[in-house]
Amino acid sequence: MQFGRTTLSKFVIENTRSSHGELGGLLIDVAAAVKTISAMLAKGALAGYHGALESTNIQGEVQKKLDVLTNETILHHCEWGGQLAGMASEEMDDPYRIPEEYPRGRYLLIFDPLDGSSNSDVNVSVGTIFSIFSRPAAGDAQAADYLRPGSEQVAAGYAIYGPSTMMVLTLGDGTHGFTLDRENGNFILTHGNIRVPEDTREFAINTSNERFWEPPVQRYVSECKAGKTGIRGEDFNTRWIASMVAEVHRILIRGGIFMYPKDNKDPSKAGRLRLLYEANPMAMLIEQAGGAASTGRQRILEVAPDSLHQRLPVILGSKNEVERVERYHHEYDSGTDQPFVSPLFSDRSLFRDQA
Ligand code: AFP
Repeated sequence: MQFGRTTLSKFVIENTRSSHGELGGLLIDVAAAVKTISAMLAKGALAGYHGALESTNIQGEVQKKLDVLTNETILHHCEWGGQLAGMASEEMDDPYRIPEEYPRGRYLLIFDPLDGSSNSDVNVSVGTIFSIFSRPAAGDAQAADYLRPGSEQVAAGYAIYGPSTMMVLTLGDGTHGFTLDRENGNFILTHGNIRVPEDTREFAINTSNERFWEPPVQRYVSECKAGKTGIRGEDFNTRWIASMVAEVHRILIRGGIFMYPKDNKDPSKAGRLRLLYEANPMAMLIEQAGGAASTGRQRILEVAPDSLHQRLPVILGSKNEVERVERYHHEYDSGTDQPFVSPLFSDRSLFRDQA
């Protein structure tokens, strides 16, 4: 092992002294869970973990074996340490109460144990996303303790299980990447203080939903597709991996914009992605790296949650592109966007009918 390299443990201990070791201990337990999940995924079909269960989660999504296994892995690695007042997860309808035999702490761990799990059977990168809040005192968390704006997170991060396993973490002072050295089981600091390029020519969106998007998103994507022949004057590239962790990781490393906007395919849903364990942690990581994260109409970290599994539109990445999409939403809402239709000039307007 090369001496002098910073391990994740050393990094979190040095940067969480004010928490008297509690936050550091929790993050080290999360990293231990990540290593277990990484080993589980690396076995692929050999381990018999692939495939779906009969059960569905609160989202109404069929649970895959790995959704449940990874959820249980995180619960069992983190419940005993005495740092937690409770946990919540995409895979659990309600918050998880720390078992009676373990001490309670001040922190809340909210996570998506296996983001992109629909990709796990086809060997595409997937990830674990986590968000950490603190409470004024130790003890069992109440439901309202989880419903806080993302600006109050004390830490956030993800693991990406790709050709290499990495953890990317922020404690509120920059975004930092660690690569798992499988020879000794240490996460090594390899990407200190990541910065997202403010400009990009690469956008990520599931274009099969185009007809369901709001006009400002249709306008933005149409201009990207027009490339040199349109007002942007440059060609764009597109990517869609269907694993948010992989998209965000690419954007942190080389820039880009990721969009999962509101669409009217299912008007009852405000978007596909969830606020507490997908959007909030990713927004903190991106902002700490100099990027932007918005619903199109509001900074994600300022959204006041009203439910544990709340969904919202997500537009994040290179600052100048996110700001352009926000501007298009504002112009649409205020009726000043042209040539795209805005509410004041829609086909259904009084003026058109009389033409
Ligand atoms: P799964 O975890 O169910 O695979 O969903 C992944 C995800 O929440 C996010 O990681 C992707 O960006 C997005 O959904 C992909 O959604 P589409 O399947 O609609 O493209």
